[in-house]
Amino acid sequence: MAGAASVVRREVKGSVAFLKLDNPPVNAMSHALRAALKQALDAAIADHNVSAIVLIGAGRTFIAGADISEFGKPRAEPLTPTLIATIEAAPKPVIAAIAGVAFGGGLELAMGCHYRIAAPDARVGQPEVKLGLIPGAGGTQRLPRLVGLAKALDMICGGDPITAAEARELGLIDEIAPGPLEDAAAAMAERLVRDKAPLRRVRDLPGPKAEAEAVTRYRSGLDRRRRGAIAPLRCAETVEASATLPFDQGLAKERDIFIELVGSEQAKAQRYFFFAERAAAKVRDLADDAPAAPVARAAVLGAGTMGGGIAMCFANAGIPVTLIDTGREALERGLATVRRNYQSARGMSEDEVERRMKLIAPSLDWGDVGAADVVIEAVFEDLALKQEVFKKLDAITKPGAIVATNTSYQDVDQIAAATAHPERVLGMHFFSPANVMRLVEVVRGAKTAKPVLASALALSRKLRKVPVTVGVCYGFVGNRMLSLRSRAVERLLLEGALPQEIDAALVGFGFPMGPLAAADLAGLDVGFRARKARGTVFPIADAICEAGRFGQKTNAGYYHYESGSRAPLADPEVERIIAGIAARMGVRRRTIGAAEIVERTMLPMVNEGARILEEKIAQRPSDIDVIWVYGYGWPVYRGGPMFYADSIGLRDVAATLAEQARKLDDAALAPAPLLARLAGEGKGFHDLVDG
Ligand code: 3H9
Repeated sequence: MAGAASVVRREVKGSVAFLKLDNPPVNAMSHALRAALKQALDAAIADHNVSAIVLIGAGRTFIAGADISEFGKPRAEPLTPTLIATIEAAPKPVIAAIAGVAFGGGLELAMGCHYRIAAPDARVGQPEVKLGLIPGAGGTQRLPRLVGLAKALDMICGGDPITAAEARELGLIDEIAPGPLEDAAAAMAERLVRDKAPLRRVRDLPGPKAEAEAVTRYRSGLDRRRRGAIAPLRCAETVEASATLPFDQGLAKERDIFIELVGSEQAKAQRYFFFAERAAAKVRDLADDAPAAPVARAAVLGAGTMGGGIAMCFANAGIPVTLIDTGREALERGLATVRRNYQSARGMSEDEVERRMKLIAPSLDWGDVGAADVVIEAVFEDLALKQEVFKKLDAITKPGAIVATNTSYQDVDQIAAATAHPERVLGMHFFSPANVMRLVEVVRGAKTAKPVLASALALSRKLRKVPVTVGVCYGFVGNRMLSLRSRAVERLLLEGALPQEIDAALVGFGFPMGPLAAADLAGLDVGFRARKARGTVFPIADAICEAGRFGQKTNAGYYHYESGSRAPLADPEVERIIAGIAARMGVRRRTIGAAEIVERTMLPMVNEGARILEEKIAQRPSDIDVIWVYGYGWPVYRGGPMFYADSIGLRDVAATLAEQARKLDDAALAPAPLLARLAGEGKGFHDLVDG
């Protein structure tokens, strides 16, 4: 742990004191940093030889915000608002010189300074909402005074950063450094002193205009997007107060809400998730800095929905990619879909569409994989076909190229076994739509070489994805758990729940879409075929398909669709089909409430998660949670299925599962040994040792 003396270094140039913040890796504002900064500020303010003060990061960044690991622990002075009060009361200019990021409390500190200068590639933002919080050091009151109410709502409720150029345009940054940041900040400080420039305090600026109409519009959009998350609403409320309350009252309101939210279950879940996401990047037997092979060119086999989406990921990252299909028509159709997707992307210029399309080279010639450093196979889901493809690839890929399959279910080891170089093979399971969804399950085969795994992880990150390493089993982690949910849904339909009731219960839980509306959107025929191939019977799902209802593409599935519309409408015909099957099977239908629907769909997934951990298919419970949040829309404010189970308490989870197993006469629902053991010991999944 760095001592107070070293986390803030003072360097004097002429009469300007540079206070260099040095708390690697990201200058989080830990207590040690705050204490050292307070001391250094007091000393520089009192020093008559110092005419101006510059706050600057010693490393690549300014300040990434409060130290997230300190939330939930007792808060000790000096707190960030105290630092800001010290700066605002200073009789000499204090300047924030921003390189890297000024996020959260970092931007709030910068807004507490009299002036702000930034490096051209700096980014600033208030991401607190992503941690289930509102800004807690004046951000909700200062930002709207600088950028206006509408933009402040956008930045604070959305949490996404903006570039230095945009911040300059908005008046949030006063200057962009034309050369090295430190020199530019020194020049700015000297100029301010020479010109006896006023000490600008953002708190003294007038409040923003109320903009009632924009606020109403923003609020209604927010209600659609937030899916039960509390923080965005509280952010909006507090930012709006900046237009109606005097500064200090606005600040007091912010403080109260911040303190309330820090202790909330949602914020706890989101903090957990912040670290879960970063832990997922680490593979136990792989060094963090394991060398990764560079990828200068890629190839994707199969120009269907997945193949096209994956090719877009490469083009988006600036990596040239060859999109190969054996059929001319399929290739043209695939390319046309990619173009349409780009054209409908918000804010993408025609030039940019062309630039990205140029990075995707269509080809009918398999031989073109020879130039690629990575090949991703996205052909039809059939083991024999995939084995044949990989055998062929063996002879024509570059030596050392990574050969990945995008299979959702097939055995990666069996695919690898068809090649002479199984060490080069792994799974890279993208989620649909591949150009949008952040998750990639990186499936490590029994023979996958470590450098190949390291390269696939690095590549996924380059594609701006969140890779999670998993082992080989049917459906890997995500789809294997999903199949339990599908079974539960089928059973609930049979017992009396209607599609719209099941969907409403899970949307109420926080999913963006219910499972049945989602199934209709994806198409029901693929699952139907897969069940037939495996000899699995789902009486209701099968009957729906047998009635020619394959989802949106046939305007009928679990719902009915008006031609040209995607809005699911409850369909009495579906109810009739279900009731007929229930009667034939002798099941008396009953009303099933939302709470039971949630319990019956979620807990079997948790149970499967426990089996996945026992089998070491996932490295840690939090990896499973990352997969569900990024791949399946699990609400981040509920942490993920394993965190959710811990928050209920595993004793209760085990008891409920045992009860479900008994009532439904289904031994598969009985608590998995790991879950039963942890429950018996009064522990949670979070107690499993990571390492
Ligand atoms: C806040 O400020 C509230 C205020 O309003 C209230 C004031 C009173 N704390 O992401 P990376 C760690 S709320 C603690 O892999 P990158 C991270 O865990 C805060 N630790 O690197 C990782 O550790 P490890 C608002 C933090 O280059 C390491 O640093 N701020 C924090 O891809 C590297 O991180 C935010 O929400 C932190 N604040 O991205 C910003 N930040 O190596 C959150 C990072 O052991 N942070 N760590 O796994 C970020 O957005 C990114 O980390 C950043 C760097 C862009 C900074």
